[in-house]
Amino acid sequence: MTEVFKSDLKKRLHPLINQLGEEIVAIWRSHLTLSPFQLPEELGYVEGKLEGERLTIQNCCYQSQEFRKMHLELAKVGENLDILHCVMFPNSAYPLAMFGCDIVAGKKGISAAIVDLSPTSTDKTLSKAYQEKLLTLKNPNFSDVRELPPWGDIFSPYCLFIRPSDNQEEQKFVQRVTDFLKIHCQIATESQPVSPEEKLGYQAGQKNYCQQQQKNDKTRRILEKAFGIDWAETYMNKVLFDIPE
Ligand code: BLA
Repeated sequence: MTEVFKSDLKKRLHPLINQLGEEIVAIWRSHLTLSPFQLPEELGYVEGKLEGERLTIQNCCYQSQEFRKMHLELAKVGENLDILHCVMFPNSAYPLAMFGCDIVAGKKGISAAIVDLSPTSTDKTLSKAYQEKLLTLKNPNFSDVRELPPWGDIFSPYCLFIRPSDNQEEQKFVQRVTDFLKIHCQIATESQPVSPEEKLGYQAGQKNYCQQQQKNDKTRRILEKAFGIDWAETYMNKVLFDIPE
């Protein structure tokens, strides 16, 4: 498999984060025609200090005809907190969902693993194309399903938010993520642009998704402690969840 991240960060991350990171990029490469996406200057690879601990962030970012930005980020906070963050932002001319995935691994293993295909249409539901394909997947069983925070009203009924109990559940989670991603890429390449009015609806839906995600205080706190309040604000608004147009 091609290596996504060649720096020494890779060797220091939780193996599931490396595995999923490689699988995500492999699916992007095999399903879509990628071109590079330039992140705001100085924000591609960053290091900061969190209460004396080192925070390293490494970004990998592409675009395609169907997606204005495909962002995969791997981060390490000190010795005890590893993060995978991934969002695919559709080109709002296409009737597509938002793909989002987050893994947070601490000293005691993975505490949060979340994946969703979130609707951005004005009726806030996934289209038939998504529903039909998602329904063909086997219903997964996980022993520790977590409750979503209030801002999580952006997620679909297919959202999976768990604390994996063992290796087997970790692999089941990866399987679910790659299934979602393949469905998403397939629908994207088969989809046709919508009317200008409909496009405005998808744009508003994407804006709402980003605004809600910006309310995640757990992400914000980590970034603020390492880089300061202003930098964290810029990073959340310009890199993690930038609002289109
Ligand atoms: C939770 N996100 C978290 C947590 C941390 C981060 C430390 C708490 C872990 C836990 O409750 O066990 C931190 N996540 C980060 C940081 C970055 C990151 C620093 O991505 C980036 C640099 N978050 C996303 C995306 C989704 C998401 C795309 O970035 C979903 C598609 C979800 N993260 C998400 C949710 C929680 C979380 C729902 C739980 C929040 C809560 O319980 O309040």
